[in-house]
Amino acid sequence: MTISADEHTNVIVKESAGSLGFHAYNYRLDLTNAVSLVTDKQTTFQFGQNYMAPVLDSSGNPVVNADGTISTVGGHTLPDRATRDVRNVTITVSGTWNGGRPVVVFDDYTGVTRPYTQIQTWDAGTKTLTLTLTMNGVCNFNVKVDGPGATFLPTTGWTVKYVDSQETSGENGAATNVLDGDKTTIWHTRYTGAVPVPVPPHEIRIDMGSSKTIAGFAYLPRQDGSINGRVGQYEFYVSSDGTTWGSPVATGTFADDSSRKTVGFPPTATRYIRFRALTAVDGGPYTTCATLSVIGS
Ligand SMILES: [Ca+2]
Repeated sequence: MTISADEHTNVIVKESAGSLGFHAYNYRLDLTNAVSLVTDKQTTFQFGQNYMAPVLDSSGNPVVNADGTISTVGGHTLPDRATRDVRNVTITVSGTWNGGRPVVVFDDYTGVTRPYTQIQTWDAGTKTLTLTLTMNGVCNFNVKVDGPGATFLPTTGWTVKYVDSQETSGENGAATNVLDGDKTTIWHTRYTGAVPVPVPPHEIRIDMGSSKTIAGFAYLPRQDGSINGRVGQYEFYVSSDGTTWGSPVATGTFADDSSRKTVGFPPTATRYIRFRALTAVDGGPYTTCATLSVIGS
């Protein structure tokens, strides 16, 4: 991890299992009071949250006192607004989360629009996430990285809402096999009794029963040694009503092997998911899947 910033910007980092918590603020301060409190990560972080955070109005902007100063939640007085200005901070984090890009969650002041802009770029080759903030104030966020492993949501009660093709005669290739938690049972698109055999794209849509916040998914190819139907190019969509899907939240091409493929994306609340296989790695007409899992946030 590297952090670079304009002057008068402070970034406090709290390291936890599976995530890095950042508290960034860019007021010009006399830090006399702060130094003695910088004793450990926990204290530092709490100091930042509870003492240095400005009192905010309903729009998420600092409340400016009549004399131009700003009061913090912890009772400190920040210099007048003339000494505040927009600052930039750039943070790069190397690593992955659930095998994909780290997930950034801005978790402070729920429901409040923060006075910043942010740009995220991900270099899959070097596994480096670069986060650039332009801010005038305070923001808290967490970066999920190198966690203990994906947390897959239980599939109890989930149903297949739609599948374009499934084999139920030549073998048990029912689409529901992706939800049964059994890696030996697979969804296999139809190959008997259909001329011509249906070709990609193939897709499956799943109703999770209720809205959940999800941050990725995992595709487990069939584990029986065959590569028939192993997915190459894919798209993944979410929807709150199962009808309107919009643009995919994730697209890409899976490596041509039988390992579980995990894909992360920014946390999204959704009830329905849609996995679309655009190609098979062997160029064939089938799609197969042993399990399709959803990563919780
Ligand atoms: Ca299965």
